[in-house]
Amino acid sequence: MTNRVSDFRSDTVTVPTPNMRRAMAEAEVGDDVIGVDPTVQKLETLAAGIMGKEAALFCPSGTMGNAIAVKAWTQELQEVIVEARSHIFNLESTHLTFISRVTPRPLPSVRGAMDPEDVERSVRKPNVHTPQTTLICVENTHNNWGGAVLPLDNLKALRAVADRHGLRLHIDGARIFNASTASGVPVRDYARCADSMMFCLSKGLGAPIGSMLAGPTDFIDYGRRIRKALGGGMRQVGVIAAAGLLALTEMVGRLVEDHRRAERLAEAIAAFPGVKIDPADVQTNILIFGFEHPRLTIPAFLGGLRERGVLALAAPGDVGIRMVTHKDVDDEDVEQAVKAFRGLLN
Ligand code: TLP
Repeated sequence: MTNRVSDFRSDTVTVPTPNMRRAMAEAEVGDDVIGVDPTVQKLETLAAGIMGKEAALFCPSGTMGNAIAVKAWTQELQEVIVEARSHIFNLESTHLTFISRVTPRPLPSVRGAMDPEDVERSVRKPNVHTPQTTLICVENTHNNWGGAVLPLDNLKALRAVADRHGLRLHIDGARIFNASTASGVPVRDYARCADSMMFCLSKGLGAPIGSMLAGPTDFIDYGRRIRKALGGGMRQVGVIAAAGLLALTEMVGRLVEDHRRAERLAEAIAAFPGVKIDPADVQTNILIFGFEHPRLTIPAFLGGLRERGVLALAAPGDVGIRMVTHKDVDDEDVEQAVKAFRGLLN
């Protein structure tokens, strides 16, 4: 019996690397609310440069980055087009209505990619009875579509719709570096299609805390005020920005390993009874598989995995079970998971 715990619940469980710990201990800091933390400024400048945007803002979470973007791009009486399974619509504690007081308009998609014609048809004509459509949000990679990469052509077509109707386009790019690693499309090419991009340092890139919001200078200046109003003004936060700098400079290159392990896992589990997955759908570091077994419910199966030292979660919205690879699971963890599946399902 092994004591090893293989944690596939999320890439958010990653712990800081020794280099990050060192950089955090040694970080030069100041009061960032006053605007004098040199490490945060370095991180914001680097993030903006990587995304090809004028400016960037360090946020405590991806949720706050998305919430600030929606708040900055919209006003009351307006509507935001979102993808039906998106994180921003389903998993961010309703900030569209709670904070921005706008109506979400969820649209279906093919693995996260909304049909541009459908989006265009959904843009409201000016009418006193209806909200005004002002923003489109997309997610790349798409978490609840099993880490699917949004095709660049789809993004370009959505940009064209936005331009025809004077809308803004925001990308929830929590895992944009995974998208870029899988597709070979540079992150700035995705960002070019959007008015703003949020991306996370605290997922596959391994930083303990933090996400970046990138966009035009006036949007980021306004966003900084919104962040303060939401209680997200942070003082000597260079301590965590220091880890964020290493997330961007040292951790992007290894994401390919996470994708390789997710592919291996998908191929190994696809044949087990009850598991419904097409390994060809696994493009990045997230696997979502349907589970229908004559003896085992999803909670019972997850419990069985846990007893065998393998942690996974039910995906939100009853779409199945989610497993995520990241820097803190290695080949041995993948094999431990396969062994646990074999023990429970064969
Ligand atoms: N996703 C988390 C959970 O909230 C589900 C996870 O474990 O995957 N956008 C996307 C696409 C995300 O997946 C997440 C987090 C966020 C935004 C929000 O980031 P945080 O957790 O930093 O607020």
